[in-house]
Amino acid sequence: MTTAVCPGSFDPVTLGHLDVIGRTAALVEEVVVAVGRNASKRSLFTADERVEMLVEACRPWENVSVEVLDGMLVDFCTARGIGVVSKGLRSAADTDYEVQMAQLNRRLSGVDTLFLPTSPELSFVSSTRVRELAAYGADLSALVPPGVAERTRAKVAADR
Ligand code: COD
Repeated sequence: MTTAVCPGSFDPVTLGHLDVIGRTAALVEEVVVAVGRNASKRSLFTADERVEMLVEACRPWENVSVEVLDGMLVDFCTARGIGVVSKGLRSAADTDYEVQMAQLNRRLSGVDTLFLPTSPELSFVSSTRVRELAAYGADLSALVPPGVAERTRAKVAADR
């Protein structure tokens, strides 16, 4: 059985992330979404909040589960016997960074990376832009699921 990991910060989950997760779920038997808990990076949402939003957003896919990623991605994969990482590519900048990371991960552990080109209508979507737009009170409906839009606006307001 082929299982793939979709890793990310998901701070918060966007329609771009969900596009990659859904397309991966159509290609392999099982998908594990790994939510990075990066202690050195200040996130808007806690890891538990990010997991909660992803569980809700991934409900339509029966073969997708969500876990927290503590530590290195290759250790997460090796511990679960998972050999495939699936990532989205939006731009040349994404490609430069992600190809290097994929090569490093393969060298470290044998885990290989599958790249999916972003859907053109979602190529501008990122969690950074979502947080920025939320701070201006802008409409987030083209970027995130409805529940996530509400939570992000409330969280940004409470954070001020
Ligand atoms: N269209 C397509 N793909 C998209 C879109 C979009 N609109 N938006 C995001 N994506 C893709 C990104 O390309 C990325 O592949 C993925 O979704 C996740 O994006 P983010 O921004 O949520 O997450 P990142 O890029 O900050 O990655 C966080 C990780 C947890 C993956 C990373 O920090 C990690 O691997 N951490 C573990 C530590 C480790 O192993 N480090 C490597 C050794 S140094």
